[in-house]
Amino acid sequence: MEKFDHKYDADQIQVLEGLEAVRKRPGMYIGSVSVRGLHHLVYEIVDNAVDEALAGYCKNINVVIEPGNIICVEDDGRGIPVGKHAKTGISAAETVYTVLHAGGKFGGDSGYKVSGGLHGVGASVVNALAEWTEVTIEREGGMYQMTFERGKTVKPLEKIGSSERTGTKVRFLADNTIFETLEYEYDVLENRFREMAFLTKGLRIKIEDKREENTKKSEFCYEGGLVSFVEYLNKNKEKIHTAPIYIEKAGEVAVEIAMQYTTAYSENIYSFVNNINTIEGGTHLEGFKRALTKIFNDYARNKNILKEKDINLQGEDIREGITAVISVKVKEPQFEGQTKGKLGNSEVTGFVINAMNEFLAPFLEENPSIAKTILEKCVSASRAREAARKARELVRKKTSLETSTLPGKLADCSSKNPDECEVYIVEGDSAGGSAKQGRDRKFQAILPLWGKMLNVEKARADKIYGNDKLNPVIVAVGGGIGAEFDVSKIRYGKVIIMADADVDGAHIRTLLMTFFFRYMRPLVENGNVYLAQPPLYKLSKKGIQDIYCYTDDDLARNYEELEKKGILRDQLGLQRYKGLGEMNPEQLWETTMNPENRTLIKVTMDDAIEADKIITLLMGDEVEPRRDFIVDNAKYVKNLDI
Ligand code: 2B7
Repeated sequence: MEKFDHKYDADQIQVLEGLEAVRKRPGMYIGSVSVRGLHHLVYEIVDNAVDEALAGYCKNINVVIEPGNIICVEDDGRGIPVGKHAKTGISAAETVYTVLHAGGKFGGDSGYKVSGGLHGVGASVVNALAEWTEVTIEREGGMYQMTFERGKTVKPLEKIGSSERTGTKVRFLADNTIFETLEYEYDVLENRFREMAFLTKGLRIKIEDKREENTKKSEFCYEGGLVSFVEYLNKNKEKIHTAPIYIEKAGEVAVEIAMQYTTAYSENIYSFVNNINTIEGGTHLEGFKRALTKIFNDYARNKNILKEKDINLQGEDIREGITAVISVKVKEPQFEGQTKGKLGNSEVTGFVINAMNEFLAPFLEENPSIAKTILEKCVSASRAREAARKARELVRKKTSLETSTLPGKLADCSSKNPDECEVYIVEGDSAGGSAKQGRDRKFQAILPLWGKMLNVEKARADKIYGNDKLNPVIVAVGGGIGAEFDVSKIRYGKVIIMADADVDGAHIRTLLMTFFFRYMRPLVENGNVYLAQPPLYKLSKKGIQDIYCYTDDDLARNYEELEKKGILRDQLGLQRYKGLGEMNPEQLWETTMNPENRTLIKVTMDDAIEADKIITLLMGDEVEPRRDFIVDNAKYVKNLDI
């Protein structure tokens, strides 16, 4: 064991072993060592500052990405206590940064210990995974500082000056021997802090990126909290009532809900537990849905909107077009599910139902015209669902009559093992032809699409089942559709959209991704959807192998490299590919389909809020914001490839 300049006892040895464990198995504490895990470090630190805000002592949090990917977080809370900690014999502040799971013991009694990103492990984990950490505390008239390297104390807490103010400042550099990359993504952090500001009414969070000369910065502070959140989510949607409905009830479980209906056909509900996004929902979401269904049905019966002979409206009818955010604060949350993103505490359901009964039921009584507008939409959703059911049955009957249930245009692969199979959805017959000839028929299937594709964002479900453009996709993928979609039944592990690298290609890509996002979401969440990346250019010269370039940067880089080898620009032939159709089958295989050479972009759903925003913008009714957005082209392409 290494020597330290201050003595350590049995407790200290435990401490070191604790942080060593974090360095040995970082994934267990922060999920992964990818760029995602890297961002978790920042969330862990910021979460502690947010806790201080929730306790009522901190109003401002500033985050700076400094040159060299150093993160600096500062708050104006009380400052971490500096006194000696009875059990460890070192300062409380040092204990927080060196003892695994030290959280909670110092937090005063703010009620809820809410911090902890997804994993709730706190500052010591960040410290263990940082090349160095520097913590500065202002408190009780003094300024204190301590520093660490890879979790080990370099300088224990010491007073370095005096100060009038109070607060905590943490700077750290993530350890490049642990993380795959140290490059923070400004947009990712920005989105997370915006979300945190929405969830904590009145808290001001600033973020600044000082890595490049042109610094970027944003500032978030919402006096409206969740109401502002819903207004933000609905910014580009057509609302059917002006103000979001707000529900709040404090107690053993604190419940906060904001909701507003739009003319959209999809439902858009986000749920949070202790400021953590529960992407798989759970008992709080269950309570919300149950109460919503019951309250609207009771109201409709009571007001004779539903007649005696009518059957009840179903939950999904009542949720059509809704945008809602549900945020609960729970003392001891139990997370379950595949990604630990589902709340398990059964008692929470009842608390949410009570809050809804107490606030939503009287709201409808007091606002009959809003209630009526919403219910009219629910009733027509219910009719459309019935029509969709009939359409779906028709599709089922039709497909079961045909002996081969697969679409005629599909050139299927010979393997039946989904894990190795992939289907290319290809725009246009000519590209489809090349793909069919160029593919490896053992594991690659080709489904050509042609003609105008339906925009699912502007159509109700009944128009989608049985649509002649989408139906082949549904049948080929094989997992069903909508609520019945079953990702375990899919016929291909990779569903690859292959379209031209131009505006029309981007359009068809977006239409298909929208369809997958709205009607086969688990396929996207599970990471089965990909975009093929055909080359934009070919460089050729007698005597050297053709070089394919996939981006403009790629082209510039290749020119440079060839120049170093003495081959000049004007000695090279440059072909610009306008479409997939210009490539012969061998070229298409070599550049875009051969797993050895190709680049596939995985469509992921890191940020459902961002994805919904983009889809609404690109596919929805409001023309103005869409135009602005498309003008902002760079961002558009980047985000589509999230
Ligand atoms: C459980 C640990 C993590 N802590 C306190 C008090 C204030 C406080 C903190 C913090 C991150 C970057 C700038 C409580 C809580 C430790 O105990 S952590 N502020 N800010 C922070 O980490 N910001 C505290 C009771 C009385 N006085 C201070």
